[in-house]
Amino acid sequence: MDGRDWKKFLFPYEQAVEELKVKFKSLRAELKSREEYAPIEFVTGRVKKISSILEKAKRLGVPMDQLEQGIEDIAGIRIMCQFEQDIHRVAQLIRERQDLKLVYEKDYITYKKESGYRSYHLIVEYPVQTSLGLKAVLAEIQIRTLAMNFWATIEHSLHYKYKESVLPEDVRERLSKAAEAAYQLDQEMSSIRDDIVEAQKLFEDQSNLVSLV
Ligand code: 0O2
Repeated sequence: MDGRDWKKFLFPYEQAVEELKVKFKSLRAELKSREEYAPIEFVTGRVKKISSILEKAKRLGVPMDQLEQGIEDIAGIRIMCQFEQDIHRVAQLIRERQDLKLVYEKDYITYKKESGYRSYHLIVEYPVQTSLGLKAVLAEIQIRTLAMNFWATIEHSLHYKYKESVLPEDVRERLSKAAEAAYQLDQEMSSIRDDIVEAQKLFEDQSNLVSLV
């Protein structure tokens, strides 16, 4: 594929990412105004880099004419939550949506990856309206806590830093310890979640009262 072909190929994915970001940000705002507490902290999205698509296709043995079905995370949405309980609520809200179709789920929270990575992934089919008609593209929605995201962001950047060479053993060990610490932090925060949510609601109410005065 040359540059123009890639542009055409990636266009529906770019549109899917933009639309899904708007939809989940709006879901956050709606839940916040309806319930005063939003299970979504923030939302990001990206279209996978061409080099990363090619590398993954090679690793998984996906032929170039089957990238659409073979690489499921070309369009990627990331939803960050404060607490682990929120992840399950958000996943359920996604399952119930009418504007996308759930394909399957990967629970890297119950079954963390060997690296220490924890996150909940939903692979969905999302229809985008193009000038040629409706086109369904696959997208990966990753739902994680802030602690899981912190760990994954650092670990991901270290992989980029070391590129092809393997991570040194001591770095790997420290990352594994950090993953355990992030897990403990999530457990601790979950156990005091109800107290925190109550405090946040009170704070919101007081701020609203102050802005009315
Ligand atoms: P980007 O944005 O393209 O650089 P794999 O076969 O290892 O790629 P798997 O198990 O099939 O992954 O996972 P999946 O559901 O396809 O998700 C791949 C994405 O999940 C990765 O995208 C990361 O965002 C995230 N992820 C999966 N495993 C790890 C991990 O061990 N550490 C970190 N930091 N992130 C992980 P890319 O390709 O890295 O992202």
